[in-house]
Amino acid sequence: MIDEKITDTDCLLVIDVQNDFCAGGALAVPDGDAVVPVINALIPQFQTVVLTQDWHPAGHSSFASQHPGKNPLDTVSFPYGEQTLWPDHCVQGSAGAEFHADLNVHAAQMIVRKGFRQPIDSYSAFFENDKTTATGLSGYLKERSVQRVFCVGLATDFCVRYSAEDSKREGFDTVLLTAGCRGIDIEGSVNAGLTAMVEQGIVISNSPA
Ligand code: VGL
Ligand code: ZN
Repeated sequence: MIDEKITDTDCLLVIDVQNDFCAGGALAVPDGDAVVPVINALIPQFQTVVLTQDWHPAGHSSFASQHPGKNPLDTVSFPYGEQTLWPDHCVQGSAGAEFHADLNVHAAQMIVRKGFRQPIDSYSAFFENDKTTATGLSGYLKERSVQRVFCVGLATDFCVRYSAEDSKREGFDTVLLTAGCRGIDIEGSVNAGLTAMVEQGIVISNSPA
């Protein structure tokens, strides 16, 4: 059990636990599969469970393959700012875009798909990388009277971090459960992300599931 007492205004937000971010996937996060049993143990403790699914069209603008001479992890300048380029991943309808086979997806009431617009990437479950295009999640959570969001999933330093930051900015108390997250970690991006999240008032909890 996590240290925090869970109430019925709490939400578990499960970010991108998809095959492409797990072992053997196109953008495998080191030890990514390890989050699955942790998240499955958390799910029954929450009245509100939301999953996100990275969901790109083939040839998405965030894929390095679309930028001649560029490699994954290179950055390019997009109209909305710097964008990191990635291997082709989570293509709509592909096996890599499916949730991890062992994740208890049936317990979720809401699945938010993101990153489906060709010119815009979306790390956050709330807003795309242009920081203005909303996914609708904030309104959904508010209509369900959610006050606090617990974030878990992949990857700590990208989609989990941006989701947690937007959650906080949208007015939800926000907790990141480290046991349920793993990071990509580009040049210290996990630690930099954790520091930034603490500065923004996000609670980082190391308590077990
Ligand atoms: C993610 C990079 C590209 C993530 C998604 O889920 O953290 N990272 N697309
Ligand atoms: Zn993506």
